[in-house]
Amino acid sequence: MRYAVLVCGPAGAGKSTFCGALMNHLVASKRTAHLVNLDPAANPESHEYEPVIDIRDLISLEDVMGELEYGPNGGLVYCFEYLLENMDWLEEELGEYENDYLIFDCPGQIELYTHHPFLPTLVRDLQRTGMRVCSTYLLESQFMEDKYKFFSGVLSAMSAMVNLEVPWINIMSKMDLVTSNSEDPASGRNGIRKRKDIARYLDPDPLLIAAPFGESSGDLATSTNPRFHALNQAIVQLIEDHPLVSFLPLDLSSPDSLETVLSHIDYTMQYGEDEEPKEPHDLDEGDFVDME
Ligand SMILES: Nc1nc2c(ncn2[C@@H]2O[C@H](COP(=O)(O)OP(=O)(O)O)[C@@H](O)[C@H]2O)c(=O)[nH]1
Ligand SMILES: [Mg+2]
Repeated sequence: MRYAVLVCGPAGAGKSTFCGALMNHLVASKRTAHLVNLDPAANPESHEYEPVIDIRDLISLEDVMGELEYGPNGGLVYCFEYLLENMDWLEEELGEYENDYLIFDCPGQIELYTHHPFLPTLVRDLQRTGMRVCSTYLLESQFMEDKYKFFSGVLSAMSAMVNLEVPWINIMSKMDLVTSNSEDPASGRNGIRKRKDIARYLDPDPLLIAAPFGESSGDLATSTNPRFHALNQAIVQLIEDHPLVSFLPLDLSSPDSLETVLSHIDYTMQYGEDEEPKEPHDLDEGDFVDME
């Protein structure tokens, strides 16, 4: 059985860093894992591990921009469409890997997660070749400092999840930036310094946008134009009715945190079906669960 872990999320969320950490961890655990780079704009030096398959070997953004005179964004879209037309290339490259874990470092263009057919088509193709596919979606912890930005992130995670229809794990990346904050009560920003506040973001509480919270500015009724009130209310209702989105905290400075995230990935794909199925690790007490 071959396994594909898609690492998705907006640009700068920490996808490539997470891929490298996951590779390190898998290799150290004597598991066979390979990196696949699907980001045509990736900096060749950004990967700690050499990707075994790299979209840049099929088509490079520089060539597209140079020869077709596309701008960077149009050039990227052209690259994705080119890969879709040449999926036999990817299938052939993947053919060499049996019984392996493949980590797909995906591009960060937000349109890929909202409406572009690239990822859904890719997923269907991978599944057709008999791979088990799951997706992770990374949002960086700085999003928690601005609740409006945070909820726009939650909505983009939801839309990507609905679009892709595969087992799905949301990850709050760069938690090291929040934990160092939380040790010093004076340095907390926007009311997310307390663990139980963080828990309200990891398991998004729609009341965060409906009511005043922490030290951040007033509630939506006073801080936004009245013409948005009905829309805001509808978003609160949507999140309440579809509690699909919760986040696993990822703190790369803690090996346990990575191990916990990996155990959830393994579990959603039923990795190692010959073995006893394993329950994912529970979060430890200190890991931002709401202890009330
Ligand atoms: N503090 C902190 N910074 C991180 C972490 N992961 C990534 N970064 C930084 O965030 C930036 C974007 O990371 P990258 O992995 O390239 O994001 P990508 O665009 O999603 O692939 C880089 O400057 C990284 O050094 C993390 O866990 N903690
Ligand atoms: Mg990257």
